Amino acid sequence: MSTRSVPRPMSKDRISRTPKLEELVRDIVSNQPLVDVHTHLCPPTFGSPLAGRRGTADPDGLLLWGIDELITYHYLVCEVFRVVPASQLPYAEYWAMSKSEQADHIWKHLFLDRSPISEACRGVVTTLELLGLDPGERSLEGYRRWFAEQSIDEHIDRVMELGGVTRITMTNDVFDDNERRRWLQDPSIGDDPRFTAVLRFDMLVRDWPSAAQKLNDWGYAATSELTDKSIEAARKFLRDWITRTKSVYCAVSLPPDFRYGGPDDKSDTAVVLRQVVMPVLEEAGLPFAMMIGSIKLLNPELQLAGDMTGMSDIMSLARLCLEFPRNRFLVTMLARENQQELCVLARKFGNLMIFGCWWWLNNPSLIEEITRMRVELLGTTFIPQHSDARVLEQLVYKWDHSRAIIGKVLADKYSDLADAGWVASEAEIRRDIREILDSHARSMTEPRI
Ligand code: RAT
Ligand code: ZN
Repeated sequence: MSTRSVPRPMSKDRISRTPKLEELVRDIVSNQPLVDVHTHLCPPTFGSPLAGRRGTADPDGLLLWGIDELITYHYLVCEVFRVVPASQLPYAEYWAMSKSEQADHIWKHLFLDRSPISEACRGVVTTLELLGLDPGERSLEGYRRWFAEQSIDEHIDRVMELGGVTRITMTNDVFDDNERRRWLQDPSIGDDPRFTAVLRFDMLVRDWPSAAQKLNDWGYAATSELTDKSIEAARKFLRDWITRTKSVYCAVSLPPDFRYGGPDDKSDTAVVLRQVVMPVLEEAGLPFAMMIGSIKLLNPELQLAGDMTGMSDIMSLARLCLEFPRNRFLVTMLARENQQELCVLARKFGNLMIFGCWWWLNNPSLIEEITRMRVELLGTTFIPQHSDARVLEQLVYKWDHSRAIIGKVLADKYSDLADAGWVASEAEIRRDIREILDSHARSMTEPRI
């Protein structure tokens, strides 16, 4: 049998590598509005340590913004201890400094005494630049004055516009006393339409006896034994808080040694997942987000900056997807080594949506590698990124940097496809990019009335 002889088009005839197609794809990616599925931001109703124009400073407030917060981001705290080790500046002395003293220290050592080439440092520079400030000033004072003049509500709008973010997903830790108190005082604090709430309850899944103690203090009859009564109390607790916060999904972060052994697993973690979390979320129709692979406080002296990454067990996640087909899982894993198997697992389970390049994966080289692999294995069916912003203005750089890489990867993929003989139209490319950047994120964070 003879094979069809189709002459390969000369490269000049191919639409594939034309700068026009690549530019079009990059441009669409840069401008696609999107929902950010995981941040640590919240509306001004949660209070803010920085007052801004017309505002009142709340030292324990949960909305972080401004130059001192940007510079003292925990990613930069560990970086500064690499150049000024604890033998020269003991941890306790650093933590005893005021926020602006800490920022001055980091600014001096990471921005002035050497160039800010790490990703977290470069992020500060991009943020200043895109906010219209001069990143070359080499002094924090001018920036401090500029931020102090902003009125927070309008500033949030501006930052969201610069990041192309239409809705911000919060992280609302029900075991954090500060946050819990604010919700109890005023349940309407979550009603800002720019934000949606997410109930976060690591302790419930990771440390049942401590969670039970807290639940008991709060009027839910739970004991350290996972009896039927305790299980019912925990279910009620979750239902009450999902309703109070109008959460759009629930979330936990889990360590690399997290294991789920299937229906016969009698560990506290397994029982809480099987008998409390899964049924309550199924009945509420909410996804369950699992962020797997962080070792908390490996170096406790560094506080929030002291966490570590480690390889996790993909089969535990596989067992959950298999056993709970009516639950939706929204998952990210921290170790680079887990990324391929996570993609392959998502091919096996339609109820598994993978998202983001989390924490130390949120670096250009790794975002590129991971995004390429995800497109190759999953087509358009994943959420490429989330910001994990802890400081409002980080939305600007995190999305700017990520969009550039996602755009580059997708430009390559549409070019390869054109090379293969399928030239996607502009409308088709727009449709796909909307799905990749926004639609999945939107369906995982549907606001609740
Ligand atoms: O990524 C981070 O900034 C971490 O500090 C954590 O917030 C992590 O994302 C988490 O949500 O536990
Ligand atoms: Zn986070």
